[in-house]
Amino acid sequence: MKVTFIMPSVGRKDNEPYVDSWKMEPLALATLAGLTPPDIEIDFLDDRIETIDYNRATDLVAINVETYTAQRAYEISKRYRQLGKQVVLGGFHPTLIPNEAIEFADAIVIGEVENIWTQVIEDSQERKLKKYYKSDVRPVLNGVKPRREIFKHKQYLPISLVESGRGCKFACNFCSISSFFNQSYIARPIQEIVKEIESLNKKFIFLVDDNINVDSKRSKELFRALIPLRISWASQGSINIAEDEELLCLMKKSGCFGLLIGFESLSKNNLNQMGKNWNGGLERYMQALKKFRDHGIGIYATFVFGYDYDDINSFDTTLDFAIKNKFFLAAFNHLVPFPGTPLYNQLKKEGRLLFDNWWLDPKYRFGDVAFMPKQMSPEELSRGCMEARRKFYRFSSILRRFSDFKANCRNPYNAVQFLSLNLFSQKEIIKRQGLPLGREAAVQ
Ligand code: B12
Ligand code: SF4
Repeated sequence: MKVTFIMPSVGRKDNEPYVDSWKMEPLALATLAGLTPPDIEIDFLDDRIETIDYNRATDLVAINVETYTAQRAYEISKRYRQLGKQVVLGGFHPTLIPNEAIEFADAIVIGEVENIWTQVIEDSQERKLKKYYKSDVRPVLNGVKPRREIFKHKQYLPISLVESGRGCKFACNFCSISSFFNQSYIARPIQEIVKEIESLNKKFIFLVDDNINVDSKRSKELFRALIPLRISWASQGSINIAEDEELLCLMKKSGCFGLLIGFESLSKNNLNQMGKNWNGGLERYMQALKKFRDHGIGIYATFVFGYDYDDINSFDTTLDFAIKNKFFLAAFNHLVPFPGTPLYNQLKKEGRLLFDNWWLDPKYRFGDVAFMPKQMSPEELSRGCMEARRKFYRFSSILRRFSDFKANCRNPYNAVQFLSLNLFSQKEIIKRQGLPLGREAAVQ
């Protein structure tokens, strides 16, 4: 038997290859490959970097589906099913909206796959796939071994993705993570993570955890264990990390060069509305930023616009804050109602969704706003975010943020890292904007 794993693209513009943007190794599919019994042949196709050859022999096609890639995933699934191949879909989107996803596949896996993948394979071998597979309990993450050899001969960004834990205990109302994992968290044994990183022989590691500090006792143990590896790592976390001096010291010692933190908004009313009042607001941000800077950790700050207390002035105020505080990187995103989140249900109830299901709508483009904001038009919201990105990544801002001798420009190595990532991000700004979702590749 042969299983083909597929990473779909978001979509593409007519007669153009897929945008050359943020192509990282898809860890979920390497993880799935690692769970596949060794006597099963495996194949892997990345729709973002190669043409899918539907004639290549296969028995089961397993596709990773996120909301932005759903349309493309469904198209790929349709082609394979027309050829009589069995298709199973899994990942965030099918989990959050299973009744839609099953319309486009033979089977879907709801939630994490570790406890059920061998069952899916066995049922597929007998051509007796059930429609839905769901484990009643969260898996124990011992013995997880992603098979990264599937990435061979494909060109990805030079950073390796490693998972240390999954989930987050918070409940921000826009966040798919919180809906997917139901505010729970599981982690891998630390020695297994260390072994995996050693085996990679790579300098740059992205720990893909949704929140690297859910359990600070464990995080400290992990960071202690990472120190001898002498790697450079980045991850995602919440602002409360800054209040634990020991944690900050260990992060730095273990090679943390950057942390993505969701500041989201400067407005306390907005933070309340999104269920993130624990973030605190401006005063706490300033205290935390001083701590991060003192420990030489660069901050990738993310902001979201479009909650009810935002108006067209919110962009400049936030941009000003981001530049003054010399963030290493920053994202200025408009609010996206992902299906299956409390935000989506609320906007639907209030009659504020502009599409029934924007992710499948032929008129929807990447960067479009899919709901009606309270104090501006959808176009003003989309434009405001784009302008903020442009201003944050223009040369005068890059230079101003570069002059942070405690974090961004602490040593020549950091300085090069800062400049290259900022110049890279400057180019990235418009790449995916306006991209139609889905569509068969016309040109590669
Ligand atoms: C790393 C990462 C990225 C990387 C790229 C990853 C890549 N390979 O290209 C970067 C930074 C570039 C990125 C970009 C974006 N990302 Co991202 N990303 C992640 C992150 C943090 C980790 C992914 C990962 O490797 N996880 C580890 C693996 C092992 O776990 P997993 O994916 O959950 O898979 C498990 C199950 O879902 C299941 N499973 C997964 N796939 C399949 C397939 C089959 C067939 C089966 C049976 C099971 C199965 O099995 C796995 C093991 O149990 C996730 C959050 C998360 N926790 O996953 C967000 C996440 C996937 N990203 C998200 C988003 C929104 C984006 C962006 C749109 C952000 C933006 N505004 O630009 C972009 C564009 C994405 C795109 N497809 O082009 C959302 C998706 C939400 C949704 N409803 O779809 C997530 C969930 C983050 C969030 N906070 O909500 N991302
Ligand atoms: S803290 Fe981050 S990962 Fe956790 S629920 Fe909020 S947005 Fe999602």
